[in-house]
Amino acid sequence: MPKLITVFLIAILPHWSLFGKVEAGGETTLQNIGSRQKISLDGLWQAIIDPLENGLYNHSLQERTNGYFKNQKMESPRDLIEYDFDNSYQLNVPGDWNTQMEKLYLYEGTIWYKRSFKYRTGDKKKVLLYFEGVNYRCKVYLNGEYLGDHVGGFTPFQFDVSGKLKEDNFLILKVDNTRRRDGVPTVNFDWWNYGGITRSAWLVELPGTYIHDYSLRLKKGSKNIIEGMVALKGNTPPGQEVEVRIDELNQAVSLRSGKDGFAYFEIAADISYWSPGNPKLYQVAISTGEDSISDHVGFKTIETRGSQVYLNDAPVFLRGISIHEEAPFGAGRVTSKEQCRTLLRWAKELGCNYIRLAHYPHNEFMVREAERLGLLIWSEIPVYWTISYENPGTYENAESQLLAMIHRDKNRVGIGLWSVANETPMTADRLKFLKKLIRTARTTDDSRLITAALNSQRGGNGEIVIDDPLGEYIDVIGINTYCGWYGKRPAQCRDIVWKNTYDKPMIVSEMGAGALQGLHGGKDERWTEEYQAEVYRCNLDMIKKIDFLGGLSPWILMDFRSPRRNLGRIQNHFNRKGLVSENGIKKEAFYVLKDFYKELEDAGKQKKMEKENYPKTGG
Ligand code: GCB
Repeated sequence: MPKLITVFLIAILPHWSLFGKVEAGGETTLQNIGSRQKISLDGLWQAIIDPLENGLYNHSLQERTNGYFKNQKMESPRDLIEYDFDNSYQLNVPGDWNTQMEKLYLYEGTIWYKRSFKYRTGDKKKVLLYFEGVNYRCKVYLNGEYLGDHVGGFTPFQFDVSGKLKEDNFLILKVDNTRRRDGVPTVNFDWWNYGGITRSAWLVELPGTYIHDYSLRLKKGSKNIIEGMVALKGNTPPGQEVEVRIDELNQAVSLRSGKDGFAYFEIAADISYWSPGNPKLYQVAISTGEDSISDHVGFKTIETRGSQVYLNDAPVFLRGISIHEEAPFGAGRVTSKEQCRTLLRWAKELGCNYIRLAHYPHNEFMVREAERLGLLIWSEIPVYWTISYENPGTYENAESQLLAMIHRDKNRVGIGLWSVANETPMTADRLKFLKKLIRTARTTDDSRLITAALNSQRGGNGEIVIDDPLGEYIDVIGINTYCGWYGKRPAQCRDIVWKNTYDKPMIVSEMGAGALQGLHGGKDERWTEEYQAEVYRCNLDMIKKIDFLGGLSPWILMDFRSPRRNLGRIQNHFNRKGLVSENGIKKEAFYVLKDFYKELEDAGKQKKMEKENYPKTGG
């Protein structure tokens, strides 16, 4: 029988403002969509390609009151209705449109999606329409009524449709993936701008009072106290009973929510910490009145001391790889669990204990599966290259993507690092922008390390000095370096000496070279597997000597599409820096990195056996 501790905590503990912050930033989405009672809206949707946005604007560019969202039909041969969803194209959801129809391969613009569905209005008081991700901007209409819009291609959003559903419904989305100068990302980025309802869509059914959000984590500074929060929404009169159980720890707490719907708790328990070597997750059950939810949650600490990363108080070296959310076998955006598993299996096969999920928040399953497999995660938002740092609207957009990412994944123990930016220019506007973003990330979640991938290292004569002023504000300095590819010959990389003006760990967040799988030749011939392998060997020799190195995540696990990559016989719109081709075939460099990681792991085990506190391996 679990030990039943009854705690009634209504007063707001000071540190809990950290958890309230996301809430204060605006309406947050429902926590843990996977464990809810829901109806899938996946499958075939009708689609109208509308490059001139004729469905929204008339010839004078005024917004129509009877746009495509009304789903009108010709009722008599005299009617003039110049669209018809039911005689249009069909697209799969989840899915990008680019890989579903040849004519949409390079399309950037608006597509209208329509899906009809029946709904049995039962006893559920609350119904939410939940989208896991739509790229990039969309307007949502239910039965001809505008529900709202959303900007940002990689984070979830929802609408309350309680009382709005009928027996026969039609749902229409105007999805627009036009790249914009002030967007996040901006017009220029090195991946495919896959448009569409790229992740699953759901109708979530909830009781009148429901568990909207919760969080559990190790209390700061403590090794055995779990601190937690449960947020109820809906009718929620104060004083609702909430129970939180972790049976495996023999713990259960019974709480009452406060006026604001929040209940807080602390549990002291003998915890087995999550780590790559022990990816321990506990089943947690939360219930209140008619609602209940379960999750698998783990506990860890991560921090830096000088130039060393510590996981659960032990030094750890991060053996990683960068990953785009792109499906193996050239299938476009990831749409299935199996595709995520394939990517993660390759990372495990490489010997990784860490992955960098680039350059935007990946789907929730990817994160959950990675932590289940014992991969520590770097998760980031698409603040990439030259976004409009001077523009307040761009900042708001970036901040809301950051908050949505942290909100969705705050209970994912596998997340070790939040990254706020990738390869950003050293300007005053950018520094101001990123300082503010970093502050927001920290005050929202102080249990992870904050990082950014920089490329602004300068130096000559074989010496590179890390002196980007941003280094002062982040915990871990990510460095993208392409010695032997964008600069220097591979052999020249070996002798480069790195210096750090900050007493902080550096992670080589990117390094690599392009190779067409199956193309062989000399190690000085670009695009051959031999050249790529040589770049890896030389760079690994270089980074081995960096005593402030905390880990690496070379670029990249698998070849991925990018319209910047126009070299016909080699690239065909693929960035070829993958260690695995888009068809799942490993290149020579895969084995070079795998051997290196094996050596590191063995050295770590050896040191452990010798009971030495060897600072650079582990996990
Ligand atoms: C980078 C970027 C990454 C690119 C890569 C490349 O530094 O961060 O998004 O794909 O270089 O291949 O050039």
